[in-house]
Amino acid sequence: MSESNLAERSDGRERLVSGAKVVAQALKTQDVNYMFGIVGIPVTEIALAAQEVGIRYIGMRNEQAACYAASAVGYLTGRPLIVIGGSSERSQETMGAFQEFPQVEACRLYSKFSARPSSIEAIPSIIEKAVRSSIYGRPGACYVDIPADFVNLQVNVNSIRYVECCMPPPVSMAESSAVCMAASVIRNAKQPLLIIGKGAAYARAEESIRKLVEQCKLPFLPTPMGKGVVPDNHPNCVGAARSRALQFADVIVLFGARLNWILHFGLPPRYQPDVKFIQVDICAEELGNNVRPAVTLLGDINAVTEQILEQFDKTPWQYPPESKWWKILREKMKSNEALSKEFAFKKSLPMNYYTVFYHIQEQLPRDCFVVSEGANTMDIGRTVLQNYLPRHRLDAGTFGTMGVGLGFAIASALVAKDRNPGQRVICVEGDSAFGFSGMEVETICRYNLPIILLVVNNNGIYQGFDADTWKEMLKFGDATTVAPPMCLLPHSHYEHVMIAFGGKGYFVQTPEELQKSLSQSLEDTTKPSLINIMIEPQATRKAQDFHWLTRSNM
Ligand SMILES: Cc1ncc(C[n+]2csc(CCOP(=O)(O)OP(=O)(O)O)c2C)c(N)n1
Ligand SMILES: [Mg+2]
Repeated sequence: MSESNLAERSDGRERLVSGAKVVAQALKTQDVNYMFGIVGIPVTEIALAAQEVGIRYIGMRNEQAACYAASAVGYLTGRPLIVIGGSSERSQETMGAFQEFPQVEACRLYSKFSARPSSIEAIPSIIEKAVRSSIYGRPGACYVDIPADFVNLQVNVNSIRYVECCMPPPVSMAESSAVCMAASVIRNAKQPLLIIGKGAAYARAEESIRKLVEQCKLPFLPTPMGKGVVPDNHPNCVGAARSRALQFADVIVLFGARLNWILHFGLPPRYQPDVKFIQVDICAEELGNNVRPAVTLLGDINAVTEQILEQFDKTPWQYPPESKWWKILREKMKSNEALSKEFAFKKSLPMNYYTVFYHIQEQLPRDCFVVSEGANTMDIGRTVLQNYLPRHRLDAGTFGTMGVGLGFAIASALVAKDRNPGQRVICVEGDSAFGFSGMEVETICRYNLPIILLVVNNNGIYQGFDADTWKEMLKFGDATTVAPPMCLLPHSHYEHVMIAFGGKGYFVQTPEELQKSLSQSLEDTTKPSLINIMIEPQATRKAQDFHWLTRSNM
C-alpha cells in the first residue's frame, strides 16, 4: 500500500489526497469515462488514479493517436476532447526545467479553453470549465495543464470541493421569423437540395431531418461525416449525383455543413451564382462565410429542424416527385452508378479501387463503423461504401489529416464494445495513411478490439510503382535522387504488423482472395485482423466532372 493511502487511513482529521487523484475524481465527476494516453514522468499517477475512480484508461503508442481516439470518443458520446498535459515544476519555471515549454500559451491557438490551475484546490473548477467549454456551442478541444509538482503533492481532502457535473448544453432555437422565411424559400424552390453535415450527426438530428426529407420529399446529399444521418440507400439520397446536385440546385439548406473546401466554398462554377443558401448552424461565426445566405438559422440543428417541420405541419407541402429536377438527378445517379459498376467488374489484375470497394461493400455488416483515411482510398471508398446509421463513419474529414485512422478505429471499437457487443469496426486505410499510426496495431491487439483493418496498397501516396519498375529505377541512381516522392516500397507486407502482435494477417491479390479473407475476418470474432490488398499501383479515380482538390498536374 502506498504512503498516501496510509496517510489517508491513519489520520481522520488530516486525510490527504494527491493532485493526481483530484484530477481523476474531477474528470469522473464531469462524466468523462475514457482516457487515452501514454504515461511517463510526471503523469503516470494520473492514469493510475483515473483507473481507480472507474475511468477506462487506454494506453496508446503515440500521443497524436491518443488525441485522435479521444476526439472520436467525444464525437460518438458527446463528451469532446480534454487534453491533460503534464508540465514542468512551477518552482523551476524559466530555469530550463525538464520538458519546460509554454504549453498553456501554445495550446491556446488550438483549443477553446487552455488553462493551468493555480492550486490543487482549483483543479475541479478548471476541469469543469474545460469540459463545459468543450461541449457548449460548437464543440472543440480544451487543454488543462498540470504541473509536475501537483501530481504527487498531498493536500487535505476537506480543502477540495468537486464541482457538480456541468449541465448538458442548453438547446437554442432559431428566430421564428427566420424559420418562416426558410420554409417559404424552400416552398418556392425549383431545384432544392438538403446538405447534411457532421454538425447534424453530432446534434443527433437524424429523426427530424429524416422526417423533413420524407415529408417534403426533398433530395439530400451527405457530407463525408454526415453520411448515415439519413441512410445512404434512402431513395432521396443523391450522393451518386453530387456534382450535378450542387451545380444546379437553386435552394440549398445546410444542416451543420460548412461552406468550406469540401463544399467548394459555395461558389461558382460548382454552384449557380444566384443559389439561395439556408444555413442551419450552432455557430454564429459560421453564418455568412464565403456566401451571403438567403436565411440564417442559428441554433441546435435538431431543434431548428423541428421548427422547420412545424411550418410544414401547419401548411403541408411536398416537392413534386415527378419534377424535372428529380429526373435530372436520377439520370445522373444511374449513369454514375453504371460507370462505377463497370470499373468494379473489370477482371484485370492487379485490382482497381472500385473492384476492391465493391467486394468490401458486398460483405459490410449494416451496423458496422466505417473508418477511413488515405487520398484515393478514402475518396473512392466514400462513394462506394454505404453508411446506414448516424455517427458510424469517421474519416480524415475537413482537415484531411493522415494518421487519424487507427485512433478513430480504436475509439469506435471501445464504444462498440460497451454499447453493442458484436458490432465491428472496418478501417479502410491507404498504405501511406496506415504508416502514420501503424504501431497502434499493437494497441488494437493488446485490448483485443473488434477491428478489421483493410490496407489498400498501391505502393505509394496517390500512386506508386510495381516492383519491377522500382528495381529498374534504382539502376539510375540512389533512391533519394531517382525515386518519385510519392513512392513507397513496393509489395510491402503490412499484414505482418498484425501477425507480429498475435492478430490475423492476409495478403490478397485477387477478388476471390479478398472475399475469402474478409468473410473469414468477419466470422472470427476472437481476434483483430489486417488484410493487405494489393491494387494496381497506377489505379486512379474515374474521370471527374470537376477537379477535386488538387491543382497539381500530376
Ligand atoms: C498529416 C498529414 N501529412 C501529410 C498529408 C499529405 N497526404 C495527403 S493524402 C496522403 C496519403 C495518401 O496515400 P495513401 O494513404 O496510400 O492513399 P492512396 O491515395 O494511395 O489510396 C498524404 C501523405 C496529409 N494529408 N496529412
Ligand atoms: Mg497508397
